[in-house]
Amino acid sequence: MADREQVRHLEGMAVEMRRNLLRLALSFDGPVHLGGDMSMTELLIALYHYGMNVDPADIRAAERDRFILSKGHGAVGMYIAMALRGFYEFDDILATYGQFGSAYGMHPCRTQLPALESSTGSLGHGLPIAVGLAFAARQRKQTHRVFTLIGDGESCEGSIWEAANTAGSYGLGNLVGVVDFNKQLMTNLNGNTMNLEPFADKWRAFRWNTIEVDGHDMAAICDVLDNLPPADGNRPTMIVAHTIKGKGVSFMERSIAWHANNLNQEFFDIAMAEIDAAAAKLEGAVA
Ligand SMILES: Cc1ncc(C[n+]2csc(CCOP(=O)(O)OP(=O)(O)O)c2C)c(N)n1
Repeated sequence: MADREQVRHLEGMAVEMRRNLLRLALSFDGPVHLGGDMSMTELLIALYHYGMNVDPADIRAAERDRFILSKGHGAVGMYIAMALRGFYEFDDILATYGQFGSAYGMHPCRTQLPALESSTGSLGHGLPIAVGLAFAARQRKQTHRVFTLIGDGESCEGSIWEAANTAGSYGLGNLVGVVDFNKQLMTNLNGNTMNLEPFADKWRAFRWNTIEVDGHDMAAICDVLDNLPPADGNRPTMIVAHTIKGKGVSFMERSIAWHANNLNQEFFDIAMAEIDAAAAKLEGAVA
């Protein structure tokens, strides 16, 4: 069980992750997927710093939990969450992101970064790969879990539902999905294009143990991770995390313009001031 101090520590990590996202977006001369990075910040911090058994000092440990970022365009968010956990140096990411020859591309590459389980970026593939890894682990009688984080827009891909049915049919209790359910796609709101509702019930219909949570409530996310059913059970788990795209920066929240965008100094200063103010409020509430 995460105690108050642990939750506070994780919330502080989430603040640092948002600050680093802004720093990177300011220094990079091109668009960064800030909207979806900000919406999954608490989820990635909770997974990498609390829920998953991973060790930066032993990236191929047989018993490690596996993680695949299925919404691969959120690579920057994953790099930063992993850097805070000790996998990478944030300064390296900042200095080289998106440049020719850099290990840190707009989409994650396993050849460049062996701590990853898979390259991703073409939506709809991460969950199917995670299903394969979970199935293989079962065959080999391994006890680790396989986690994957998918996008709600990504769930428009047919391959997601083929994988959903496969995992439910084979009873892959060692598979844990998380959906960053921010209700936005790249250029529109979900409701205006593909209707995903009733979203959580769709996972239930495919025989997934489905849990809904506020994806920005660190204590609630930890509670869900604490209470995952045993990995040798017969139902995969889907955590439907209700989130806000661009969370934490008022002009980015729910704005289509900030799916991916360039951040200039003026907007950086406003955004950073908002993150700092929220952090100060958090510290005030704890003191
Ligand atoms: C197969 C495929 N089609 C299209 C794209 C382009 N694309 C990148 S992000 C995105 C929207 C994804 O929406 P969602 O999964 O909800 O991500 P989020 O809003 O959390 O960033 C699209 C269509 C892609 N990467 N892969």
